[in-house]
Amino acid sequence: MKTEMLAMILAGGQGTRLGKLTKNIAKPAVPFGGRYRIIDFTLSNCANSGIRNVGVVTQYQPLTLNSHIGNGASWGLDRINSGVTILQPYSSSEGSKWFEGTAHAIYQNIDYIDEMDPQYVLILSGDHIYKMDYEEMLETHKQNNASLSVAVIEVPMDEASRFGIMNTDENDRIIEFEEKPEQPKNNLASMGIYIFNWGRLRNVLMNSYTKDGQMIDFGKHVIPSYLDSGENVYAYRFQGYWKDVGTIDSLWEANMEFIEPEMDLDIRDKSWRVYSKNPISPPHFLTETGSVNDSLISDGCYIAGAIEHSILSEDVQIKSGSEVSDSVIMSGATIGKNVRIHRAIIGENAIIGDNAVIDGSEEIEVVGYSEVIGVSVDEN
Ligand code: ADQ
Ligand code: ADP
Repeated sequence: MKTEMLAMILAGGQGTRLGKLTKNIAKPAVPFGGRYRIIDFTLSNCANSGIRNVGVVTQYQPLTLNSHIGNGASWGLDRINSGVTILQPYSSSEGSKWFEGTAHAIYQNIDYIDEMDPQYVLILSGDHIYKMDYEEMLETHKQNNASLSVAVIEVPMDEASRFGIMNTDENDRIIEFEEKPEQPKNNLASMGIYIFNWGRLRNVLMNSYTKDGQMIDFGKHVIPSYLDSGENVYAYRFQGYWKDVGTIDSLWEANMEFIEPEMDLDIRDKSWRVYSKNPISPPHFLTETGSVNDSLISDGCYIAGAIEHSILSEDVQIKSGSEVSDSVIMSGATIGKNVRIHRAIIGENAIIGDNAVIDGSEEIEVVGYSEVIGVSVDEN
């Protein structure tokens, strides 16, 4: 079976910087924006860009991710002979092996990719919030006659050391690339999104792993080696909203930006929908004492307290006398009476007892999944 471009979503990173939020689930499965999980944005981009075949490379705590993705029907990726395939580390005759890095994870899945027989492979990360037409990137890749295209965006200079940073010539050909440099020379950052000509990448990976297996990571090894050997490597400039939500601060910030009706990432755009699994809960209910301002409220919520500039996922309960501001409350959480929550992320199914105060004024507060704070949640 032939497919022009196969997408491979890397969804296996541990995401240690998200602390409690990735204790039991992979970073791409972390809830976002009330109704979504982080990976929904990338899966929806694939669906909206007309990509028919998507491999999701998992590794760390994949249970929630697997059940969320299911057969891919939520993204229209459940057709016969195409759709989404979840790829897990497996045992081979040489024993079982973890994927050691992003390029190694692709190498481990060469059999799957060969079966799809693509001309191009699109490598994506499962932990970014953005909307992007990958088909346009492919067009530019072809026009440039590139062997590798890297999607890029300008980031604030003080964040540049978190990214792969590059220099380009006047035609956007990449001439220099440094993975997470301590002293970045500029702010043109890799988004970790690559289009490779598959034949070439396959050779590079096969040659590396039959020798000493040095091609472990795209940023650290593969891109520098492409540049060294004079391959056509081009930057593809992305305009629009893009956020790597790998830290608590960036996750909270992206959620707060998500509330803004005028934000660049227009979630109400019907021509580029963001799809997710719909749990089907009843409509949300506001009691006489409940109030909601400037917030996103999902189905199944029960609100008797005051909600200000916050996001509530499905089935959240906020009892009377409680105040929630600038916060993200994930699904199934119960907030007792007279609680005050400010600048916090409350994990799924957490229970916050009556009169508790969770104040993230200094630093964003995080309550883990099913964590219990304080005691006694009054039933009324
Ligand atoms: P990072 O995001 O730090 O930088 P990395 O940690 O390698 O790169 O992860 C990339 C993606 O692959 C993540 O989605 C992660 O979950 C996943 N992943 C990591 N290891 C994996 C494995 N072994 N198996 C499966 N999935 C795995 C990269 C680039 C930078 C670029 C930033 C942009 O290296 O150059 O600037 O992305 O966010
Ligand atoms: P962080 O938030 O800690 O940067 P990432 O998801 O970006 O988390 O992953 C950090 C690094 O840890 C990546 O380079 C990835 O290859 C590695 N890694 C993640 N999970 C595993 C694992 N289960 N086994 C080996 N390495 C892993």
